[in-house]
Amino acid sequence: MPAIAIVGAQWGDEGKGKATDLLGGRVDYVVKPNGGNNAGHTVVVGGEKFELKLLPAGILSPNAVPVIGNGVVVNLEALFEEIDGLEARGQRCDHLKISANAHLVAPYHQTMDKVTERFLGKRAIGTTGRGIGPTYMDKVGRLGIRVQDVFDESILRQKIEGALRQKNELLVKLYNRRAITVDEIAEYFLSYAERLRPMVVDSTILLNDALDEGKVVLMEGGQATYLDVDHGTYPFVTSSNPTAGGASVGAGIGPTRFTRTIGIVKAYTTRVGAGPFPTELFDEDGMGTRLRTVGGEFGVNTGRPRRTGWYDAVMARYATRINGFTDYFLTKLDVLTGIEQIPVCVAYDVDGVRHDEMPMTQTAFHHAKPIFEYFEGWTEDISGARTMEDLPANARDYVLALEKMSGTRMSAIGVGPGRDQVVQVR
Ligand code: 2SA
Ligand code: GDP
Ligand code: MG
Repeated sequence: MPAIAIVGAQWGDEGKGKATDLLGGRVDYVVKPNGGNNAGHTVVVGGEKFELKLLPAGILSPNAVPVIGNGVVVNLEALFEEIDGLEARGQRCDHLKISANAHLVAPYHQTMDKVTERFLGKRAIGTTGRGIGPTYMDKVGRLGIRVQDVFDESILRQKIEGALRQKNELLVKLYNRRAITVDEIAEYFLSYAERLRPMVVDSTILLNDALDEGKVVLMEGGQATYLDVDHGTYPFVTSSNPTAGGASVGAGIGPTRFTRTIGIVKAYTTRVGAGPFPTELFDEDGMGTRLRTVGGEFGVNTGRPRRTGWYDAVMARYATRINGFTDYFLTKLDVLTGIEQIPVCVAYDVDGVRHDEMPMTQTAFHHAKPIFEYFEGWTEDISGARTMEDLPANARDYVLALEKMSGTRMSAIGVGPGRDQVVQVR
């Protein structure tokens, strides 16, 4: 039976939380396969707003078991803070499962994230400062600490010692900070061990057995295609693989078991953090601010204002290709209501040459100027629409035009943040 992946098609914040919530009632497991508490997924249920960070948004779906997969980096302090916050609001978290192979964020990872950004100066990435990059660096560099290590003090101490030998060199000599001791890091991790123990599982057995029994497993990707360390706008990316292939690796479910890969794409584009953004609005006409204000485009985690711009069909086509999307969930169409003419980027002009597809090099993407096509807007309130027929003709035409340009079909359209504010396309 099917494994399904939800993947951000742009630079994040497309509405993956809402998309997960929408499918949550029909799935048995919701797995977070990548990232950590850098994510911010919003779900609005009955007017109540939930912002999920390290936990999958699927934890709000009462019949789905939430799983933190092996590909995630877990900050234990943030984990229990988030669980306590949700439980205080009456949400159940006791069914959460965590992979024994997931890596742990240590306090020194957060220090290194912040200091590295300061060292980079004008070339800073604009990270969330949650230590995500340094934790993945240690994972790939074979200096990481995993969830299972917390249950074997001797191994834990050996691993911390190995990691600190390198970290302290950097911290003391380069970053002018004090040296960290094995004891303080070991104590930090061990203080969470007992609370963590009942949640820890071999998630690959759990999930593959579930698939064998005919259950449905949904992968809720964090971040997005253009933040992917392989396929995104490197180096302005996160340090994991938020694309569909990463969902397979990060959950330990083979690619042959995926039957649907849904791209979540906003009806315009946003980005938080540094890096190229061809359709970005610099507010000559107030449109950038309008999209930010009407769309509520501020970081869920950091509160940073998001950069805003028009829909980019070249980006969407690339995302469809990289992820093998079966369909798109187009979000935030309602935010465009009232705009007279809506530009859509259909190709790039790179130093006088037209590119209908993503340029091969990052330098060319930095130089890409959008070539726009313009679509007539609509003024009617569409937040109550539930079928394509409920949408004004111009809104329908806009959606169908995006569908044609983006490489695959649109299956649903978001017309507001609420759980029920969705147009089912077909
Ligand atoms: P990091 O912290 O190492 O992952 O940062 C590297 C880049 O990845 C971007 N990134 C994000 N972009 C959009 N949304 C994210 N989650 C939060 C949200 C962000 C927030 O939902 O609003 O609160 O600011 C997210 N997480 C990472 C980041 O901006 C860097 O460009
Ligand atoms: P994620 O990281 O992809 O889960 O997205 P975020 O939660 O960071 O940002 C998406 C924001 O848009 C949240 O505030 C959602 O509540 C909101 N949202 C999602 N879908 C829609 C929609 O169709 N219309 C409107 N107006 N807001 C939406
Ligand atoms: Mg987000």
